[in-house]
Amino acid sequence: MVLFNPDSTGPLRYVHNFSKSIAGAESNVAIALARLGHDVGWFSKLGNDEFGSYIKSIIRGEGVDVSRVVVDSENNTGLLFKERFAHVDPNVYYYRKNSAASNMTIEDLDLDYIRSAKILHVTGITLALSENTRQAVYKAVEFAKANNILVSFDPNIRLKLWSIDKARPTILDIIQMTDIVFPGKEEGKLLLGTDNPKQISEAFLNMGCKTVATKLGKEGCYITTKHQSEEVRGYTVEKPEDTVGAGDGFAAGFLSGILKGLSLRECGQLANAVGAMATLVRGDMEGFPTLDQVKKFMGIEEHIER
Ligand code: KDG
Repeated sequence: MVLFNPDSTGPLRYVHNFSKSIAGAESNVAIALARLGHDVGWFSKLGNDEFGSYIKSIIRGEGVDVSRVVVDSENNTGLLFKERFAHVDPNVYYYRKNSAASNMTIEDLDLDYIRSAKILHVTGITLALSENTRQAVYKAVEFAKANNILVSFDPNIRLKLWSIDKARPTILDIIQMTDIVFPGKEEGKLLLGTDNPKQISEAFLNMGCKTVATKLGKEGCYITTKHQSEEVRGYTVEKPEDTVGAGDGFAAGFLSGILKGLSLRECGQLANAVGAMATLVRGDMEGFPTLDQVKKFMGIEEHIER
């Protein structure tokens, strides 16, 4: 989506100026991974309009392959407005009903392209958009599984897009097929009735998921597999500029660690750092660091500024 971020705080009716950028959980993860130095592709459906061209150029400019993006000549590109108030998470307003992306179908998927990947990352947002996007996510996940490609999944429950009663069975069903899942504590509560990280992990591992990385905000994360569990301390960001996108940064940091063959603990450390850095800058994806920047943030490497 094109994101309109208000230049001032307060109710949108009183806001006069907005800064234009882009948003979208999957494209955020793709961009964050590209900044960390990985080869990434992102596919979706965009309108045949100026906003669609804008999104494609930005994502391409970040070094993400957009060659499989489909252009929809009938429907517009979706929009998102944020509304900001001091010291609280922003409100978001979607203008995406019947958007090009929500009209994506199974026919828009390039399965050979998915076959060429090491990891397929999908989120609950695309499951929520429409029946055909739900089917497309299922097809992509089932295909990836059948071809031994790691499936990574962020529930990203957005109650403005679907009710929890609709979300729960679909998300729990997908989790059975995923290798890595990134729930938040509140999502544990919504899906399983518990925000206890150990109980969340146990439930998802029992469903068949291989790795559960539960996001605990500034407390860090709790990561489990059948054989190992790690509590990884997080970072406190005193005055976050914008918390939206932190979860996507976390997922990207974790997946980067997996791609580099890091230990589970190191994956969690990288994930915590990228997630925290995402909150330092206004915008969903502008704060994602390069590898050098995140190493400096983590205190791993000397960095010469001038
Ligand atoms: O995770 C961040 C996303 O929520 C944001 O970029 C917009 O994808 C988005 C959505 O549908 O909320």
